[in-house]
Amino acid sequence: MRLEALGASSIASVLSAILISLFSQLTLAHTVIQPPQILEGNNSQNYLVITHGCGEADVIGSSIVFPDGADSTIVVNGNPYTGALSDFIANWGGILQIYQDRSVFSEQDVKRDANGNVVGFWSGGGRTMTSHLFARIPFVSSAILFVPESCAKTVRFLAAAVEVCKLASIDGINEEGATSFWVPAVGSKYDGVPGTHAYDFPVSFVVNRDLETNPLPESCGTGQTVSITPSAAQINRDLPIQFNGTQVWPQP
Ligand SMILES: [Cu+2]
Repeated sequence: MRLEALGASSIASVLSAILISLFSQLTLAHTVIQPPQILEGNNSQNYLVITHGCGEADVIGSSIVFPDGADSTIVVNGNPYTGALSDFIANWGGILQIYQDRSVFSEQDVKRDANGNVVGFWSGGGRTMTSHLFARIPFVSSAILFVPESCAKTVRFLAAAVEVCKLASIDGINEEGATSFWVPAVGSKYDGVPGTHAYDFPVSFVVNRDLETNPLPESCGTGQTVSITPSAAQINRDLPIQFNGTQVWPQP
């Protein structure tokens, strides 16, 4: 585009594009899911993006747990909600699958809930991820559907993730260079330490309602933002890494 062709509005849009790209660089300072937001009703190709090691220590494995919706905490527009996730999302469960990809780690597998649905996955072993580089682990989410009668406009799944840099036992997981946690601090064994890097900073996976195909009921006003956080019991159960039936992290 020739410079003289740039009107004031295109300059503004170029500037905002630069700001948005700067912002997304900054958000990559922590482990994230890319893209961070997906649209209802669409299959989505995603990555878990690891953006650093544990301090200077290289990453030897990674584990992530999404809220299963069974005993998860639900917050609607900032207020506790005692009903079920199925009041908002019609088909949570069986949505996620990891792609086998040994370019970062040599072993991978899924974590399942009591119904056999994938609620997370881990990768580890083989070569390490160098602490000053990025790595990405591909996964797919199939179409997520909002309950048409609900007022939910945005649903934020707050996942618990960890980068493992040392095969510590539970007593050593918070030692320098052992792990980086991206976990909601809900009182699990994997809360991490208050005040340390990314404490209570879960990995968010946001699903937006398709307002064209599934408009909000008129009574909803501007709609609701719903946050789903895994329970401490689920994180305790699902965040550890089991390899061939044996727990390898934390070391038993
Ligand atoms: Cu960070």
